[in-house]
Amino acid sequence: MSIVYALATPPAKSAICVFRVSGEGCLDKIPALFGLPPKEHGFFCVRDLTLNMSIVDNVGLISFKGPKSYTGEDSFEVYGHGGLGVMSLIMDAFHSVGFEEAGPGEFTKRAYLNNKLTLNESESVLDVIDSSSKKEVFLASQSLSGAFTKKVHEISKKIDFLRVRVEAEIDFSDEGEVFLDQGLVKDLEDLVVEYEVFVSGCFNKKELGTKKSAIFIGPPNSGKSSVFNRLLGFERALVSEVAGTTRDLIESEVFYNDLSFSIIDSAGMRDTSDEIESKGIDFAIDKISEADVVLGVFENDDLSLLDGLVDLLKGKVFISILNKTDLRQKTESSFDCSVSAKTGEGFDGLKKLLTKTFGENIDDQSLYMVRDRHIKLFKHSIESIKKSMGCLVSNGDMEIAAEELKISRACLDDLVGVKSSDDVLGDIFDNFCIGK
Ligand SMILES: Nc1nc2c(ncn2[C@@H]2O[C@H](COP(=O)(O)OP(=O)(O)OP(=O)(O)O)[C@@H](O)[C@H]2O)c(=O)[nH]1
Ligand SMILES: [Mg+2]
Repeated sequence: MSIVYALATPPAKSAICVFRVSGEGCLDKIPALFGLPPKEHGFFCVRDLTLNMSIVDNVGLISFKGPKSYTGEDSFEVYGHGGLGVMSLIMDAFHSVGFEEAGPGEFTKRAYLNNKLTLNESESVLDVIDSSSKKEVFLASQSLSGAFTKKVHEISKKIDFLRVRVEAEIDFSDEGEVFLDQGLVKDLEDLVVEYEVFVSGCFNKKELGTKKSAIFIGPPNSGKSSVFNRLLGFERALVSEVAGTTRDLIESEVFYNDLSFSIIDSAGMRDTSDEIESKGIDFAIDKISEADVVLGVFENDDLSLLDGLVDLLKGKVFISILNKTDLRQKTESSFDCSVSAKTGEGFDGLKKLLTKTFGENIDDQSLYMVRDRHIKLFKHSIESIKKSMGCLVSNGDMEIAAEELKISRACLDDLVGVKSSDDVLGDIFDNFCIGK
């Protein structure tokens, strides 16, 4: 396989950038790039990376001798200063010694092909990176840790063992003996129970759906942008005392209490002859239908604005927020929550309300994060065991009973990737980012 490299950190100015290189022969190129070979594999050292005899950067270098590496191949990582110019020159240096740019998921694909990861573990790598809540991270990491694969292997072995017993029944009947091992059906039943308990602990990533969002709406100047900024913790949207300041939709991601979602600021709603402002109001109205939660921000009890939005708000979660509490006396209010974007008062309550509204949709019984592909294979596999059981109970064709167990086992082989077609591999690894 060719020697490939990739930037593993984002291509943006940052403290450090990390490059990965993998492929047989890559360690031999280290002296050409860094002047000296690495001191010892698996240990960090500092070297000058050069290009055309000029020093590009003083970098950290760590090398790994295959198979003791992520990909299973000889590989190394370079930790440079995180400037865009440095990144570009490091790439030039790699090209100068014949390294090629890696495609998406190339490193994990090589790890899979070199038996460092099973196919489901490779998928879990992406799930860990994609996780946006603590619960998701724990579930995806548990799937990656090997515990999940171990359980799949355990079940595979049990299916194999039961299939051997069914095959033995076939051999017995060939010899004219009519004898059914009664324990066999019971053992198949027990396996189905064990299998179903295991699958019930698997959370299908698909159920997380797309990221949830909440849109701020309200009359001009009620403080939507101020509340939006305070929730984010920084000045993302422009704030001014001029009514009609916000025109475009402004979207940002927030992460609270183990939960992440998008919040969207929008233009204040009013009748206006200003063409641009009016367009902004149309954007806001259109966006309401896409949002999961609508946050109405008001500075007084006049909610007449909502009269024109009744149809749009049907079926939506609507949270009414009274803002600018610092300007009024504390009185009983019919709003869901009262805040002051100026002082921060009431924001703990608003955050709690949002967390409760978006909620965590992963149930507490879940142990592993899986994908639709896995669930389909589990279902097929369990169905086949049940069909096999059905054959045995009804004194049906034993050959079919054995064949069904073979199919059941094959589903688990597909899951861990014992033999996977290039199409399946393409579907899985093409979704990775470069450098992973
Ligand atoms: N005293 C006080 N003033 C606030 C508060 N929140 C916002 N303001 C002020 O109210 C004015 C309008 O705030 P914005 O956040 O721009 O209001 P908006 O609803 O986004 O306005 P548009 O984008 O024009 O619709 C600004 O002068 C803010 O400083 C608050 O809690 N207390
Ligand atoms: Mg605004």
